[in-house]
Amino acid sequence: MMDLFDAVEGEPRDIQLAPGAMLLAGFARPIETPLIESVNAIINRAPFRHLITPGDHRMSVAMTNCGRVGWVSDRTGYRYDAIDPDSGNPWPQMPAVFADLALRAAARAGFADFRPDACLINRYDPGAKLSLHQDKDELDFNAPIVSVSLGLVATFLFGGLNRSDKTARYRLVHGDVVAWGGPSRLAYHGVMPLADGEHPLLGAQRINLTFRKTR
Ligand code: MD3
Ligand code: FE
Repeated sequence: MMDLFDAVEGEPRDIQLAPGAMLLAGFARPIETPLIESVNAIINRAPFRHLITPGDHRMSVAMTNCGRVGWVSDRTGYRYDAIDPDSGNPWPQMPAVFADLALRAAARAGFADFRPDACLINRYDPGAKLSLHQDKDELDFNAPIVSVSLGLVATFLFGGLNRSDKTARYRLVHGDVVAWGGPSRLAYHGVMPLADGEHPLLGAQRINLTFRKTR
């Protein structure tokens, strides 16, 4: 297991994981409090829920969204939808602190003018995992995806363009931001089952924000 990523507080570091994939270690730490407050405001209106996959499996990761559209899954398939199917209402607006973080992180990673219209918010409780997949429900693969990790540490799996390609493992810790674009945009990736633990701000959970430009 690589152990490059225990950022010294106040010393963000940039590490290229692969072509187009840039880890900005600790980049979100300075705004951890407004980020968590914004997540809490969003889940007040659009609570976390366990989506059902087209194969009729209940996802172990709980999800919600903010932004113009949100990612949803049900028995009929995956899609981006402007309406939260649980409430019938539009998703909560993307907070300025989210949009600003995504724009700054993408720019620092070499992707100018990133204006995401969706933010998928994932909650991992101990044992929750995300199987190897590609993010390909977006229409614009020129834009990167920016991910923000909060709370408990996760082991992230990063493969290649084919499901069978060998995967590398990285530890993502609270405050880490990764931009995934260019040749990494369609790479297979996943998250190993979350180990139990207690984070000082978030308790026994990990929260991941992924910012996407869907059109
Ligand atoms: C590499 N989320 O929501 S973030 C997802 O930690 C997702 O919750 C994981 O995969 C999580 O779809 C991983 C890192 C990530 C996100 C998108 C990517 C890595 C990526 C898209 C392309 C390549
Ligand atoms: Fe993904």
